[in-house]
Amino acid sequence: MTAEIMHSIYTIVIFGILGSSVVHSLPPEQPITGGMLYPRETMTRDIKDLGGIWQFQVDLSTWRNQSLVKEWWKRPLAENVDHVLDMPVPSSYNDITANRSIQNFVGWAWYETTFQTPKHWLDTVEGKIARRIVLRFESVRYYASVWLNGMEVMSHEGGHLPFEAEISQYLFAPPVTNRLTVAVNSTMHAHTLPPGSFSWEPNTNRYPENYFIMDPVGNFFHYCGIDRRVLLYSTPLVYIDDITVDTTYRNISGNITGVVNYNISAIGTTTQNKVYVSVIDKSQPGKAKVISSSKMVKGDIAASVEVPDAKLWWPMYMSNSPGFMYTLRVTIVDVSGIAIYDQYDLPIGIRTVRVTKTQFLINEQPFYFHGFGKHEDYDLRGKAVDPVTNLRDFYLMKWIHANSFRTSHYPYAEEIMDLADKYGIAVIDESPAVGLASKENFDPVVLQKHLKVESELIRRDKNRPGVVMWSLANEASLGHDYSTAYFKAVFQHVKALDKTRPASMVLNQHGNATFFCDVILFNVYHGWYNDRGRLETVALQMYDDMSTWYKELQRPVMITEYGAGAVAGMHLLPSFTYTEDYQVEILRENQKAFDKLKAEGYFVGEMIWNFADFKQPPLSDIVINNRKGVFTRQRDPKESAYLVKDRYVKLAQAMQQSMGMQSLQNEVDEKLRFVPENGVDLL
Ligand code: GCB
Repeated sequence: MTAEIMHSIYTIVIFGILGSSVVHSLPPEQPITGGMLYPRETMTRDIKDLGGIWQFQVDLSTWRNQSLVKEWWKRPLAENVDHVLDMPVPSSYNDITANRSIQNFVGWAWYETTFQTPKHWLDTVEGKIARRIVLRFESVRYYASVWLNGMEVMSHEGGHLPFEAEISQYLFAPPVTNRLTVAVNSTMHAHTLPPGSFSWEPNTNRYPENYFIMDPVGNFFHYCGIDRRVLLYSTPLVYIDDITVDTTYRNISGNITGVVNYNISAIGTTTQNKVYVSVIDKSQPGKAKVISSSKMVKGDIAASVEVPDAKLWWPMYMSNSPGFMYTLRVTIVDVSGIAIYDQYDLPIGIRTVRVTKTQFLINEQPFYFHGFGKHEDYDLRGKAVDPVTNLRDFYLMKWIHANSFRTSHYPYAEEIMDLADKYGIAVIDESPAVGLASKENFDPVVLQKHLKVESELIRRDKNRPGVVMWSLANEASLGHDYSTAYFKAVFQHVKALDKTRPASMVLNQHGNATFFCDVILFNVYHGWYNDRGRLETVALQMYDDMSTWYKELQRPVMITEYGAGAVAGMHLLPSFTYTEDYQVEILRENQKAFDKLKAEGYFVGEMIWNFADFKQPPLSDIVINNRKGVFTRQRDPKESAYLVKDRYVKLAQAMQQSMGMQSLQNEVDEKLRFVPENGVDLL
């Protein structure tokens, strides 16, 4: 299906839903082309961050369409509305103001900023601008249309992933100021990813006139807006467009030679160009190890470079230098080898991942995941990340001795993924396909969107050593032939795009499509969503579930969500739901089952739901947040954090021992605070 057709379907769907008779032409969606390498500054590339306070207003017209009818992008926002608001970018817009209609806004929200083009970007050679200038959004949730100086630039459907376009032809030269307008739409419906539901309430005795209700799927708050960085960057016209790396190694009597296979595509090269590739070990300042490789002339190249005495990328607790990263430096030069056209530094790690019937192997060593399901969710900022929270989360993961997390339920910011690579935290990288349930959610239109999202995600994260597995969906309904056919197509697509990583999806039920999963990832809340309060059933049921999965499918099995809600500071003896005490007991009962399963040899990991409390939509059974975090939303520990730390230290220690490393034993006594009581072991 072409981008145009997909686009017109989207246009009809979204305006159909909002009841408008106006079918407006929006900028066509960009097809998946180009590498879209993460913008990094090098000697040939520079970046201008457009973050800051932007102008903002929402279109509250009855059919939510007047901003489009009146073409708000043609004039400064302030000329279209009574008053404009200030809005930080990046940030979700929902929790910034004191206004409920903005917190819950559904429809078109308008952003505007102005900027000047750096003068040297517009320098010309033979009358033509000599640089390529790109406007990039790291994520806008959910649908974005972009205009520059009143001209259509691009549109994109789907949050959490970057999109960009070349904009030289739309730019004004300084001192004239450029006006950037972005319209964001957060309407979710049966054909969005994730889906939502949308209904009109015709009974005016009970609802205001023209009232609609939009409920996104899931119990995480529906944050929207320009929630990641907006960047302008420039490259030369001859530039490196994409790099794909896959790594392996030879181990001859402990002597490791790394093999870095790479594909590079360059744009604008001619036979007058060469490309140099080198692997740089930046861990030794002053004497960086540079291993140079092949040269290429024009177009694409597929080759490999060997790294003698290579240091492998390992997760935490499997090496004394976890997260070891090299730099793959790609340089385009002229035929003499002297004049540099473009240079890009790609961080890479050398490692392999493979699954057997019972094991998850990293560098051929069994890996046991002990970590968390997370959310991008923070006070006030919603889904916008910042370096402060990012680092706090990683320091907490270090403190608690986690070695992994899942990007539940959507791709996380690249800044987070960078830290995971660097610290040796293994990531299960999840797409936004959460909660596909009704037949409509498996419609061919959604399938096309899902394939596109997987392409975008793999394009973005394919070179990250920290990403050890793809999760294609969370808790989809699997009981129908159409869902089996749907997932067959998605799995085939992902496997064709990336042959180096296992692919799976997170399950909460059995069904034919589970057959496609390389690893069984299962969510279940014994003692919480079933048999609530009956602690004595938890370990038995968890063991029964997970061992049944293994018997059924004969492949590695792990738990990706289990847990219980706890309001920080709330205690009762005996414990009761929502107390910290009950959360501790639920976790401990589940962990008894994990120990038994682990001993049976096919259980490869445990992830708690959730790392931290997170905001929910208004729900009847809890005050404001989902309280299943072992940390509060402000990242303070609950009592359960000490239980988990106790366990994760021991799991880390076991991993170190299995790797023949000096263990954490000397640290353990000091680190442990929570000593589990000797309860009756029901298993
Ligand atoms: C789940 C979902 C997760 C929810 C969690 C809960 O199964 O995967 O998104 O937040 O349960 O707390 O209800």
